[in-house]
Amino acid sequence: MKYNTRNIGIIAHVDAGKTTLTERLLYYTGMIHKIGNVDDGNTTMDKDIQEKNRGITISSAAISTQWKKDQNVFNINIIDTPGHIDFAVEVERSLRVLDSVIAVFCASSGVQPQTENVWFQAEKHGISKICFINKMDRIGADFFAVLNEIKTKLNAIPLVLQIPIGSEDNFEGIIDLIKQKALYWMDENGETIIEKEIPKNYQSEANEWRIKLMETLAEFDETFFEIFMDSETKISEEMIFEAIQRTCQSRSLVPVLCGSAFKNKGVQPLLDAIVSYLPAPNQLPSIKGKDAKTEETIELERNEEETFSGLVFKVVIDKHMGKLAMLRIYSGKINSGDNVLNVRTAENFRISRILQMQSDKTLTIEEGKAGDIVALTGIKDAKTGDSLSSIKRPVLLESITIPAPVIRVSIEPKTNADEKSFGLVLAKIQEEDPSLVVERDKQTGETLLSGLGELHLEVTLEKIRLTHGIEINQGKPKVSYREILTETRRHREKLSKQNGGSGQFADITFEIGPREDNEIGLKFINQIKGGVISNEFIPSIEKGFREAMENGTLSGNPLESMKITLLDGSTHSEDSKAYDFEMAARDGFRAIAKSCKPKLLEPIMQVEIQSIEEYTGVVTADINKRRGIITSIDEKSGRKIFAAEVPLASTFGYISDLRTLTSGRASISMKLSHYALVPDFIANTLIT
Ligand SMILES: Nc1nc2c(ncn2[C@@H]2O[C@H](COP(=O)(O)OP(=O)(O)OP(=O)(O)O)[C@@H](O)[C@H]2O)c(=O)[nH]1
Ligand SMILES: [Mg+2]
Repeated sequence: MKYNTRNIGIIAHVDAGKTTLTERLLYYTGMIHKIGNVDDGNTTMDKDIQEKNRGITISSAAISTQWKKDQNVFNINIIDTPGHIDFAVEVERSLRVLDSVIAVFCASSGVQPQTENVWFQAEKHGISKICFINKMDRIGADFFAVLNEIKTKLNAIPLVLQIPIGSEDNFEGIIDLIKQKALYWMDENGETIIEKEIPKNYQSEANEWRIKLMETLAEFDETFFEIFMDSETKISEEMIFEAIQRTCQSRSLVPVLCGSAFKNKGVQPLLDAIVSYLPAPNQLPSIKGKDAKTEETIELERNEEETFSGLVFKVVIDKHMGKLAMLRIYSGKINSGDNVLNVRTAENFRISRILQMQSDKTLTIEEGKAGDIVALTGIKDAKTGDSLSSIKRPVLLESITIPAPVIRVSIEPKTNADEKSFGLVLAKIQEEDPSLVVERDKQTGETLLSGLGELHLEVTLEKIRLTHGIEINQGKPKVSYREILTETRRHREKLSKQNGGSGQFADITFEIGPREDNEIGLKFINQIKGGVISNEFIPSIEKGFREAMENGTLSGNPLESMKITLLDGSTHSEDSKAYDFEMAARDGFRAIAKSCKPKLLEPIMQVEIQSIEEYTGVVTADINKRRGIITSIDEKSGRKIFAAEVPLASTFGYISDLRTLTSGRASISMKLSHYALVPDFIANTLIT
């Protein structure tokens, strides 16, 4: 069996050098022929105009390339992810379909907050990692300090495979502790590796680290322990490789390498490490899914003979090719022209083309097989997180968790002429980015756009302007309130009009107040006796109340719930019509609801903050300041996890405030929990 594919992601904090490193990986593997730089805006990965202008990665694509080691050719699919938390969905969906990651560290900044976040995200997905300590040429670069932080902040056990020769301006090369050689890159593009003996002044340090490497492997790998303890056996490079592979794949150890992507040093050994230590898809445990009909758990082998299953992790709308569904194939194989099933929609469709993404071009391929990452055309309704499978055996794979939006603004096109295309553009944008939510405000009719942060919304609106030529006006972030009645009253509403011909007549007596069962919506009880109101009018009365509660008497916001008991009334044999009773209900509501002591309700968000011990005081004080209530404080992998309920109104700007308060050492996620009473002192300022 061949193990020749690697699906890897590049993850880290903003600016650690992920895109710079990816560019080098593509260059040395021969996929591109000129090295681009982020600062010159000419990298292969950051090719979107906003990525170039802002110097950051916004969206991630999978690029396929090849690397040869010891006569074996490996296919490597690489996803360069964004470091900014606002684009967290890109990281999440990439990690969902990848088998391993390279965590990039800036040698002078160390383990930065978003690196902690994405590291633990990768842990959650159970994928193997390699650390690359980048920017060894930068002022303040300190390989050993970063190593220490990997232990303390990430709770990982680093397996040091290389140590640097010099640092900052004097960063010359690296010492390979396995080969016991010094490696240098002298030419501008770093293409030729010059192998030399370890310099004299580094010999004792190199020895020390080599012993540490052996001891760590022996401690964590039983097979290696036996070899290590047996004085008869000479330890070969092969034995070391295999032990590293086992410990890396079991995730007990994390191999650590170093270099400078920008200065083109240390990248080829990283490529060797990727193919030597990280798992191939067919080395991983079998895939677990669910039978779409019976809900039974299904296990699929990760080979081509197995029934086909795959997960759409991204949808891209290409100017020329239309909709592309990026697919990770887990089992079986597909050919262009095959009919497959979208398990969510239960619809079959024909794959028109299978593509492999190669830097700035795409390559049409005939088949895609287990372990591959490909793009498909011809899939109309595919969404991020959809499972595709063979028609005969529908298999539902675990979907992709989309982080909930946290910020919301009203938007409208600046000119009326753009009204029509506006809706279509929003639909397209949402298809590509499922962390955006577009809704219509029922009361105001405004279009509301929600996303993961201010930068996320800014980039989205800029994209609408740049790609679709629509200028947008945006409002301030806002909250939707609701109302509730707190006391019960009795009321009689009589409608009696005589205007020439036939008149209008309706007479109802009812009780109105809060529901006792805490349910949402209208509870309508009909206690009419003796047919004083004909049965045919009852639904109209109920309808009248239901409509009336859409506009509360306190603030115009809808009522969350209400109970009506219809007690008595009368009918006029000629004048009464269904509509008259509907109107009487509406008028009656408006007349009496004000006396039922209505109160305002506000959305409460369930908030989870991950941070470190040091910031416990700061984080809890801040939650209190926001009228929040802490529901629990837990500890996981050395990080504090605060669960709290915080009113939506005081969550605006939360992410950036929290970043400032904790020097970026916290991550936050939130979702709508329930509606609760707004305290009087605040309600008074909201109701004018
Ligand atoms: N000195 C030095 N600078 C580097 C190195 N690698 C990257 N840089 C610089 O660091 C900056 C950020 O690099 P990127 O590659 O865009 O970082 P990134 O991790 O992709 O950033 P995001 O996509 O925004 O998360 C750029 O100015 C790079 O030129 C390095 O090895 N040494
Ligand atoms: Mg980048």
